[in-house]
Amino acid sequence: MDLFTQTDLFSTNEVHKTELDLPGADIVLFENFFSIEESNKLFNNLLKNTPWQQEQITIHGKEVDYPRLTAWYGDISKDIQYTNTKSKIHVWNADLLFIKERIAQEVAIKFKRCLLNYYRDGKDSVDWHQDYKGEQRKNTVIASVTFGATRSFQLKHATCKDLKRVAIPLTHGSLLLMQGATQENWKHKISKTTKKIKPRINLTFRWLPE
Ligand SMILES: O=C(O)CCC(=O)C(=O)O
Repeated sequence: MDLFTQTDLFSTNEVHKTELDLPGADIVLFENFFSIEESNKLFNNLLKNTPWQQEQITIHGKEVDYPRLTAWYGDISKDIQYTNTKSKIHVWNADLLFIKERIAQEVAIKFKRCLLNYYRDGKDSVDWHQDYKGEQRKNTVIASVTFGATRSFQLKHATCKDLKRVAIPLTHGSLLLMQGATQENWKHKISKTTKKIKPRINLTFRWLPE
C-alpha cells in the first residue's frame, strides 16, 4: 500500500501564491504547486527509489546520527563529504527532472544540485542554520519542495533579535522559493514535534552564482 495517499486536506488543485514581507528576505510560497495526484505519486516514488543515507557528525567527540536521512542529486555523479559520512551525488532521475523542470517554469534558474531530506517522524528535524557560508550566502536561489506531512518551517533573523519569528506550514506539494540575500539575513529550522505525524520528504534545489 502507498504510504501517502492524501485526498482530504485540499479540495482544490489551485496554486496559491504568497509573497512574504520580511526585511532582507525574498521568499515566496506556492501552495498546491504540484497537484495532489502528482504529490502522492512523487512522495511514494521518492521514498521507495532514493538511496537514503544516515549521515553522522561529531559532537563533543561523539559520533552522532543526523535526525533525518539524506541524499544528494546533481548534474554529474561525484563523491562528497560535508559531514563525517562519505556520500555521493547521484545523477538526476526522471522524478527529480520532472520536479526541476516544473520549478523552471516559475523561476528561470538552472539548478545544479538538490538535497533530499527524509523526516521519518516527528523526532526528525533540522536545527537553526543558514544555507551556505560567507560570500555564497549573499546571492543564492533555493527552491524547497515538500511532499508528505506538513511541518512548520521556522524563520528568525540572523542578527536582529527584535524581529518576530515566522512559522510557515509547508504542505504536501508546496514550493518555497528563497532568493537573493535570504540566507544571509535569516536562519531556518524544522523543529521536532511530539505529535504523531506521517513522514515528510523535502527537496532543496540549489543555485549559486558561478
Ligand atoms: O526540510 C525543510 O523544509 C528544510 C531543509 C533545510 O533546511 C535544508 O536542507 O537546509
